[in-house]
Amino acid sequence: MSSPSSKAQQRAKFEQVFTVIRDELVAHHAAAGMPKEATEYFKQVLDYNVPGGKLNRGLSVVDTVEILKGRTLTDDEYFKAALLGWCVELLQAFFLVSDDIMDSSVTRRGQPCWYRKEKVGLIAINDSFLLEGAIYYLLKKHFRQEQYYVDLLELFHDTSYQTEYGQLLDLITAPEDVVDLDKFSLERHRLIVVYKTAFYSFYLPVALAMRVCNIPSIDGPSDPYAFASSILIPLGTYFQIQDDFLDFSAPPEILGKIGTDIIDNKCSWCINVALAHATPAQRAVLDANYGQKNAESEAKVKEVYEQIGIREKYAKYEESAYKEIISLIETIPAQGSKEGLKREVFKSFVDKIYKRQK
Ligand code: GPP
Ligand code: MG
Ligand code: MG
Ligand code: MG
Repeated sequence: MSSPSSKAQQRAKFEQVFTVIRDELVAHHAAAGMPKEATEYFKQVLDYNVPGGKLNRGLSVVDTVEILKGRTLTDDEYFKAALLGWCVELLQAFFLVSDDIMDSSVTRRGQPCWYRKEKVGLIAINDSFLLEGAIYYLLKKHFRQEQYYVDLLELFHDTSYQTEYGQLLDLITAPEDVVDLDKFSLERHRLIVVYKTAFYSFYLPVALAMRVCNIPSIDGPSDPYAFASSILIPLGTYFQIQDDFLDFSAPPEILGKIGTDIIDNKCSWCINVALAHATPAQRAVLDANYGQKNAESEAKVKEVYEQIGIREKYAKYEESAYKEIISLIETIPAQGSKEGLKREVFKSFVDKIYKRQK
């Protein structure tokens, strides 16, 4: 495993590539004859929304390419892998800018959500489209000549569409006006999180790296992409359950965002676990207070969560999810590979998120 300082160096190297592609995007905008005022606004959209996160998704593209090639990358290979990593971060920025509007969120990455900035407001909807459009400009500019170009396009299109299916389900399971906790279930929750998070956050970075390394898909049971997905989708599910638990439990100054799931009536892991263990009296408190737009109701729901021992239940869940994922990874021979994939591809991803606090 890399030491903390080499991790910081890897991050710094990856961040330098952002400056290059940000400047390319801004230059292209200006060259289209856009006035200075618009170009400066676009630059702000990029600087405010793309680079400030944990960068797990983006860095995973680079890490996976390095692991699959089994050697240090040339400068050109590094740049290409990092560029694809930043395309995943652009996709993430597109989703987060719009998700924060849909979830009426207040802060993100320790700063006000973009749509809450003065002079932005609902222009943020178009800004989110710009962030998405930037991906396809960059892919065309840097990968048009590669035989795997169409595979990259397909991966971005397919995983975006899947994420939008998930967001639809997330939103209609959490109507603003009608709170009906009977609509929730762990099965519904699983479907939401697989679609809204796991495909784009976990499968996409690894599958992009596999395409860059020219790993072909195969019809039938030994398809490497299906095999990667069989580990990455459970991993993504675990990640979103962490997100749900942290929404309730993490201090906003550490998490970088203020949790909104209770007030937003979300079908979160926490409420599903609470529903499964609540006494009739606790259930009545949940029915009366979940999804209500005030802090007192939110506090009452949190009290029930504490009463049912949600922290311990989460710790137990985390251990069992971790073990399950490790056992899936260990179906790959220790020194060898399965469907062309090595343990380290998945292990490096698990290490990034196990017991995360933010
Ligand atoms: C995470 O949900 C899922 C997304 C950010 C995908 C959004 C998809 C769109 C098509 C817009 P979340 O609301 O729990 O995330 P967070 O807690 O970070 O707000
Ligand atoms: Mg959301
Ligand atoms: Mg949200
Ligand atoms: Mg969340």
